[in-house]
Amino acid sequence: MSQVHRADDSGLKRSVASPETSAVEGGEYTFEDVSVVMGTYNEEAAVGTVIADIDRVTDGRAEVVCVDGSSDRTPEIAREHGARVIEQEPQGYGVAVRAALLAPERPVVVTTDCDDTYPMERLPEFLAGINAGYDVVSGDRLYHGADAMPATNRLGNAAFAWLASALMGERVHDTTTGMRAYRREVVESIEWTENTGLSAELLIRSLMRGYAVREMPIEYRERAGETKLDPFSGGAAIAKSILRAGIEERLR
Ligand SMILES: Nc1nc2c(ncn2[C@@H]2O[C@H](COP(=O)(O)OP(=O)(O)OP(=O)(O)O)[C@@H](O)[C@H]2O)c(=O)[nH]1
Ligand SMILES: [Mg+2]
Repeated sequence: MSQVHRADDSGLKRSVASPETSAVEGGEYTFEDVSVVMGTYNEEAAVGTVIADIDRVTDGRAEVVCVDGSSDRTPEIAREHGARVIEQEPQGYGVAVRAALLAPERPVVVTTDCDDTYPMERLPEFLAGINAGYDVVSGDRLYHGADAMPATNRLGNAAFAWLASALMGERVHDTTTGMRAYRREVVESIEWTENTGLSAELLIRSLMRGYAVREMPIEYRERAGETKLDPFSGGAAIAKSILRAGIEERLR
């Protein structure tokens, strides 16, 4: 059976049950085992800050991978900050993030957006969740209210979480978050089909295949630079992805 646990700020306290697999064989993962990956598309206003934050928090030990489709200085800045940059024609969020998820060889993969919205200072807690035996640790932006999020997005994200929960029979709170940690085996064992809706698909298919998922409340900051998502066409695409992934997983 799949399980979703939602932690409060004190980390792992509010879990309702432990995952079936606990602890990591051969000891705990450290940041040497972690790749932080992202799609980057004209993010020169944020990319330096995001990578510097990751380096500071992980003591330079996490690998950073950017799948980049930019026409600005984003890839140069990323390389100057020590990231591995994979060039890709811009084809949408999910195409970039899928390539980014599958690029690393390290056993723990963390996704983020390259727009300075997500709290890199919480990386140690995401890693602790994986070390506690969770397969997926998912940042829940709505728990603290996500005041920095435009109101339409906030409403849309609450509706997506409701729709996904109804389809799965499990309450989830933020299906479209960009910040998650995965055991690499999870992302490699499932075939991903969605583009704008990839984030929701990643949560839904993992959960419905019985992987242990924890939602971790996170702060969410205002974006640096321009959004790459049209809220209306993007929202419709995400709703379709939720329906498709939820129904396909039910019928599996
Ligand atoms: N390589 C690549 N990256 C992309 C593409 N589309 C989006 N991204 C990146 O994916 C991440 C998510 O895009 P955002 O524009 O932040 O989308 P969002 O988080 O839904 O929207 P905001 O709330 O405005 O941040 C960002 O780091 C983008 O640069 C693309 O076509 N190619
Ligand atoms: Mg974003």
